Amino acid sequence: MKRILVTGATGQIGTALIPALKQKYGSSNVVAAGHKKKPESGLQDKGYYETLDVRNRNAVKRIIKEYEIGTIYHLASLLSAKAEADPQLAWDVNVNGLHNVLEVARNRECKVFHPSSIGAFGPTSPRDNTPQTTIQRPTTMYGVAKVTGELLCDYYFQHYGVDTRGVRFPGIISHESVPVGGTTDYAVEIFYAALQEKKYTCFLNQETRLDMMYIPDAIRAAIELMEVEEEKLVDRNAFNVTSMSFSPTELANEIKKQIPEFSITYEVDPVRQAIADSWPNRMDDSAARQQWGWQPRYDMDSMVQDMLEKLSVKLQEV
Ligand code: AKB
Repeated sequence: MKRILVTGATGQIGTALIPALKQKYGSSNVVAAGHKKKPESGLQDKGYYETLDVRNRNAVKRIIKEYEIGTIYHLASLLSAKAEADPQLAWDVNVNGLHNVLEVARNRECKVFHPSSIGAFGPTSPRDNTPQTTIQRPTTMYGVAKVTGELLCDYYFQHYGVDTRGVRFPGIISHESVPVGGTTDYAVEIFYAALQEKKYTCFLNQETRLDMMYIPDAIRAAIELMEVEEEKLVDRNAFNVTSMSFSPTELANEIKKQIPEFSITYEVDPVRQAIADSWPNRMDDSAARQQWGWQPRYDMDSMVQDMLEKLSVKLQEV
């Protein structure tokens, strides 16, 4: 088989996707690429690893050619709060980086997975049951870049026949790595704080309801969409996918069931609060369910239990 390339390999999704792909397709068929020379996870010692700045098209081209890549999971991207802090860099990495990947994919006939996000919606999108096709006028650079990415992927399929596929991910909760610079990061930080300090100060207000997903479901969504027969897909890119929707208070209450002494306080960060306030409460993911059988396995209850179990083992090992 032709190999699989994962860009953004050291990020929150890449960290979990790479072992899953290696298990499924064999280690020698997966190439990890990240911007760090020596990732803390030691990824460079666990198989093929390349340092890659996706803004450099020649570097993208070299890797795809050298490793005979057939499928690209293009995850390299700045998250929402980081993108707001440096919008120019966000455009360069998130849009120009994707454009480079699509251009090389076009020439070398690769399939491309590219994740969009709940950030592709904006304050004028319907907040509840947000349809897959609706008003998208995001007010953040992250969102502007995500909508551009969705359209670019559609364009490369329609005009060049590149097999592009993608989902709109909600906030991802993972015990394997911590997200950096996102608006939904609180939903990961809270678990570390609950186990280590029994208290957490949240940067979003208590009522901010957002879509979320546990990492095993996110990894399964990406792989399942890439594997489904093309004929089943009416849409290709920007599938809404979600598995749960909650506010910080609701998550804290669920954690309290396991750690009764845990408490939460709030110190709102206006930048991240404004971003969160422009995003949906809950997306409608019926198109993904109908077209490729998307079905989440974790709800808030089972996610919290598993997170606390896995993270306490991890923290004991450190
Ligand atoms: C972020 O918060 O920026 C991301 C996302 C929802 O896309 N986790």
